[in-house]
Amino acid sequence: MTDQPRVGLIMGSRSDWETMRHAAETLTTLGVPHEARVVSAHRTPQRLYDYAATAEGRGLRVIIAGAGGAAHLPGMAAAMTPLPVLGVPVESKALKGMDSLLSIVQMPAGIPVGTLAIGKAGAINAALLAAAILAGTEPALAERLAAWRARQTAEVAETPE
Ligand code: RP5
Repeated sequence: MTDQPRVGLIMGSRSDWETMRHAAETLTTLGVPHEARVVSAHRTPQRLYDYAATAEGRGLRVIIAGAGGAAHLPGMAAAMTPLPVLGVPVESKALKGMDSLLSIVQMPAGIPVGTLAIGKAGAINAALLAAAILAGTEPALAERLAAWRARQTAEVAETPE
């Protein structure tokens, strides 16, 4: 396995890190090289353009984009890269992330964004889904992912107390 980042984690604000760090931690647990950057579609549009336009050439294979509110970051990123983009709706204060979810999931046909659940669960699942995508061509990662899932299964108690 190379240390070159394979997954790019981007988020609209530093305030999203509390959610998106769960994606980073899951990728670390699975041994998936990744990078994390703050890239805002509306506050730093040039940074978003530069990131998306160079992502594939830099060796990234999947982008995970987390944003809250009018969350256009995943869709804008998907419009500018051929890489698969997984969107994580960050829970917003005013609408509890329903705004984030609907603005990420409702992409018009033609530019797909794989949308996950709101918040921490979505961040973790985005990382697992990114790992599953990479595992198709990385057998060692496929084994680590299978072991992760087996551990999770083994930890489920048979009785409620
Ligand atoms: C979005 O606005 C970010 O993704 C974040 O979820 C939300 C609020 O950002 P801050 O005001 O906390 O920087 O762009």
